[in-house]
Amino acid sequence: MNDSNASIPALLCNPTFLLGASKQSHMPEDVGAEVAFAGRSNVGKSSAINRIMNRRKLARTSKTPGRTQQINFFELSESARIVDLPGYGFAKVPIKVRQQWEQSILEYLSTRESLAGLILLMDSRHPLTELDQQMIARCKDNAIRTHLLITKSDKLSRNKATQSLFTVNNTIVNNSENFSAQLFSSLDGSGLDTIRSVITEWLG
Ligand SMILES: Nc1nc2c(ncn2[C@@H]2O[C@H](COP(=O)(O)OP(=O)(O)O)[C@@H](O)[C@H]2O)c(=O)[nH]1
Ligand SMILES: [Mg+2]
Repeated sequence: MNDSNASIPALLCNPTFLLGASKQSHMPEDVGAEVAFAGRSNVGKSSAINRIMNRRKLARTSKTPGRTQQINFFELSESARIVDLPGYGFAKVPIKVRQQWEQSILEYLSTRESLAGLILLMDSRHPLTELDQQMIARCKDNAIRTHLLITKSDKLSRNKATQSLFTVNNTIVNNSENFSAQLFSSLDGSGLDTIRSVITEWLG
C-alpha cells in the first residue's frame, strides 16, 4: 500500500524536524498542542511516525535498538507538534542511562501542558509486557488520553492480530477511561486512516 499525500490530512502534510531535547529546558515552549509517541525500544515508533506523515526519513529508523535518546520534536504547524519519546526497556544500555531516559519520559508525561494525547506502541506479537503495563499505569496516573497502537500486525495472521487487539481491549480499554486501541503496520500501511484521524482530532 502506497498512499499519496492526497489521502493525508493537511495538518500532517508538512512536518519538519524542530529539535531534540535531552532536558526540559531545551524543549520548545509548552504552548499549543502535541501528540507524543512512546513505546519499547525497537517497537517501531520512528517507522510509524514516518509512515503516518508519508516521509521516509523524518524520524530516524534503526535496526539497532536504543538509538533515539532524546525527545525529538516535529513541527506540523505553528501550534501543533509530534513528539518522538526515547524508547524504554533497551537492555544493552547501562542502567544509569536507562534510568535517565525513563526519568525524562516520566517528567515529560507528568508536566507537559501541551500534551494532547499519547500514542503508545506495543508489538502485536507480545503486547502488554511488564514495561508496557508500567507505562500504561503512568498514563492513568497522569490522566493522559492514550491510544494503544498495536503494531507490526503484518507479522501475524489476521486471526492472531485480531486476538492481540482483543486481549488489549479486554485488559485495558474496556476497563479504563481515556484509552483506545487499534492494529497497525508501518510495513503494509494497515490502520493508517484510523491513526491519522486520532492524531488530527487530538491536535485540532
Ligand atoms: N514488519 C514490520 N517491521 C517494522 C514495523 N515497524 C517497524 N519495523 C521494523 O522494526 C525495526 C525498528 O523500527 P524503528 O521504527 O526504528 O523502532 P523505534 O526504536 O521504536 O523507533 C526496524 O527494523 C523497522 O524496519 C512494522 O509495522 N512491520
Ligand atoms: Mg526510533
